[in-house]
Amino acid sequence: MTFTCFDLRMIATLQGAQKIVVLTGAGISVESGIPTFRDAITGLWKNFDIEMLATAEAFLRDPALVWGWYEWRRMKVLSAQPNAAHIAIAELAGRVPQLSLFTQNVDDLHERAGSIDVRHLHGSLHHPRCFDCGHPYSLPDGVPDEPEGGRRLSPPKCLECGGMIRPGVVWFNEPLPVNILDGAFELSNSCDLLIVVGTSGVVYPVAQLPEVARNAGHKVIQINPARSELDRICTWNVRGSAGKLLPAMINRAF
Ligand code: BV8
Ligand code: ZN
Repeated sequence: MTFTCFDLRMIATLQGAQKIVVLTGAGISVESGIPTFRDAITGLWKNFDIEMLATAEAFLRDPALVWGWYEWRRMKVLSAQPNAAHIAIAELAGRVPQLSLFTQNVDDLHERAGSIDVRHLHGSLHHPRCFDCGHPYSLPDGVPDEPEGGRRLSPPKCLECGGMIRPGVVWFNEPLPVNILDGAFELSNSCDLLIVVGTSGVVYPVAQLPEVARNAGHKVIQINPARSELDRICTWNVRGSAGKLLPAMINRAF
């Protein structure tokens, strides 16, 4: 069912939920000024297929291009603020017995909105590591300068082994963090409500989570201004932006 306002049964489900899983994608950060994953192609990268940048092969082929892209994205995040949707999820956690937040996003806007125990299924821009030995790398504080020369930037070197530093994200064809992914499947199976916000539902294995919840007999609410691959699975598809709908939905319920 698709709605542009709130169905009373949906509000009642939210009010009665004891164990909620929230799953977010790039759409929740749009109102913070962060382009979605598939819109993030601008400038130097507009001639690149997104999945040709977010891979280990792309990084090995052209480390400066890929590292420059991620530093540009990290700069965008550091210059941004959490929006009302991030804040609403942090507040919801204080109103229900148990809320588990999983995000596909690599920004830290959920943390900066006050959410604790944010589980990053696709890693984080803020935790780079050595490509060779895996040793963590501490980035300098503050917002990096706009990379010179059209946003190519050579990656720093590992202080332990001299290898190249890579972004701390999960690239395509790389495994997701097993403990976080297992937790996501387990909680999607055992929760009583899953709320999915701002994702196109095209990237696996995360795109399976709403279906796991639905197949286990639980309700699924989707918040997205547009249709997504998840529409056919969700109990309620609420059309609109997360920054408006999430606070309104939570205020209506509590
Ligand atoms: C793996 C980090 C195995 C990097 C990302 C099964 C079937 C088919 C393919 C596969 C499959 N299993 C695996 C694959 C391959 C692949 C995959 O899924 N490919 C897809 C493209 C077909 N998956 C993988 O490679 C995964 N790894 O399976 O490894 C393995 C196991 C063992 C050993 C070795 C290997 C890894 C996937 C992770 C890739 N990394 N990100 C980075 O950020 O640079 S994925 C990337 O896309 C993002 O992180 C994001 O999480 C993901 C999905 O994007 P969305 O978040 O949904 O963003 P998008 O732009 O698509 O959509 C935004 C939505 O927001 C839209 O719907 C829009 O309408 C909405 N919106 C807009 N404004 C608002 C809004 N919503 C609310 N409010 C608004 N205001
Ligand atoms: Zn190293």
